[in-house]
Amino acid sequence: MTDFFRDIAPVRFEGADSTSELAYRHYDPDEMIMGKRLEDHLRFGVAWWHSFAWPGGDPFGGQTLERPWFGDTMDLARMKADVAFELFAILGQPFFCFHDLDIRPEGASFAESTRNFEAIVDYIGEKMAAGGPDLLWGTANLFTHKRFMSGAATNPDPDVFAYSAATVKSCMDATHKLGGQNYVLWGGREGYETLLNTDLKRERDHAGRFLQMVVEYKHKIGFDGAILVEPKPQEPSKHQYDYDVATVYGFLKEFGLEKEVQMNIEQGHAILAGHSFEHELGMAASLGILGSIDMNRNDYQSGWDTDQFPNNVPEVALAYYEVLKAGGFTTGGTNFDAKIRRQSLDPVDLVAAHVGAMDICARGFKAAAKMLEDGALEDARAARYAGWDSDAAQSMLSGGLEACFDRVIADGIAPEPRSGQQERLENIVNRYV
Ligand code: XUL
Ligand code: CO
Repeated sequence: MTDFFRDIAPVRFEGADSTSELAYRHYDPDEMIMGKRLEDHLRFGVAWWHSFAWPGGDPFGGQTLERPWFGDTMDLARMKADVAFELFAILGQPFFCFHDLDIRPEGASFAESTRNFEAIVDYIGEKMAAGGPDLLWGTANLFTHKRFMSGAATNPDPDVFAYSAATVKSCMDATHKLGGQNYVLWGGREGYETLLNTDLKRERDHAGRFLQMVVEYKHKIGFDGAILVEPKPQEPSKHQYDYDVATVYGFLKEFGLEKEVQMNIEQGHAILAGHSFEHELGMAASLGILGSIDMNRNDYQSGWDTDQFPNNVPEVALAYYEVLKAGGFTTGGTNFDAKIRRQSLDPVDLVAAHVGAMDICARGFKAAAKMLEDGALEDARAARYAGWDSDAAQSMLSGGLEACFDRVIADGIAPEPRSGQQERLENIVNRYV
C-alpha cells in the first residue's frame, strides 16, 4: 500500500440526491438497462498514460504534478503500478489501458527496455490476479522518443521500421499475456510535416504492410481480441494518414484488412477532423468497423486535442446512441483518454475527474437507451425513408438510369419536398437528456 490516496474510500453508488462529493449519482454498475448490467454496457477503462505518467506540462511550461513515483527505475515503476491499482480499487471500474512506455522505465537498449517491460507486465499480472480490473487494450508508444520523430512504420529509416515492429510485437505479447481484449494502434507520427521531404506513396505502403504484419502476428499467437486503429487528422504530425474513420476504411480496403481491423474512435480526434463524435461512430457502425471509444472532450475554443474529461450529458448521449444502435460494445469499451488540468494538483482531483466522467457517461447512456427503447427517433427516421419500402422503389436500384427515366415519365413523378423536422427531433432529444 502507498499512502497517495490516503483515506479516500471506495466510491459507491448513492443515487441522484446524494450530496457526497465522491459518489456515483447515476452510475449504478448493477442497474439493468436493455437486459444488461450498466457496467457491462459501458465497460469503463482508466488510461495509465494520463493518470499516472503525465507530468502536467503544456507547450509553455513543464511539470506541475509532483508524484512520488516519477523517475526511471524499476522500483518507481512498481510504485506507479501500486498507485494505479489503488485508484482502480477506489473507482471500481472494470478495465484499464496502457502503452509500454507508461508502465516501464526506458532502458539503455531495446533489450533492456523489453526486460523492464516484461518484468512490470508480470507485476501487473499478479495485481490483476489478486482482484484488479481487466485489460481493455494495450498499445505501443511509437511517438514520444526522438527515434520516432519522423514516424514509426512510415519512417524513411528502415531501422526505425524494425524497432517499431519489434516494439509492437512485445506489446502484443504483453496484451495477450494479460488477457487484453483489444490491441490499439494510434499513428501519432505516421504522417508528415512537409511534403517537400516525404514520399507519400512509399510511407502509406509501409504503413499498410506494417498493419498486415500486426494482423498476421495476432493470428499466429492466437490473440482473439480485436485489432483497433485510432484515427486522428493531425497533432503531432501536421497531417496523419489515419485522418478519420472513412479515410482509414479506404486504407483498410486497399490493404485487404477491412474484415480484420476495427476502429477505436476518440471524441477529441473526431472534433479535430471537423466531425462530431456521433458522425465518426455512425460512420464506423455503417461500415461494420465500430470497435471501442476513447471518451474525452476538447476545449472548443482552443483547437487543440486537450483531452479533458467528458462533462456534457447531451454530447455523450448522442455518442452512446450510435453505439447502442450498432448493438453496443463487444470487445470494446469506454476508455477515458482524458487528463486532469495541470492546475489539478491534489490526488482527490484525479478521483473526482473519473467519478464525474463515469457519472456523466452513465446519465448519457441511460438517456440514449431510453430514447432507443421508446423509438423516439427511430420511428421518425423509418417514416422518412418509408417510400423506399415499396417494390417500385426497390426495383429502381437494380435497374439503370433509363428505367428511372421511363418511370418518371410513365408515373408522372413530380416530387414534393417534405420537412426534415430537425427542430422537432432536437426537442425530442432534449426530453431525454
Ligand atoms: C493521442 C491518443 C493516444 C491513443 C493511444 O491523441 O489518443 O493516447 O489513444 O496511443
Ligand atoms: Co486516444
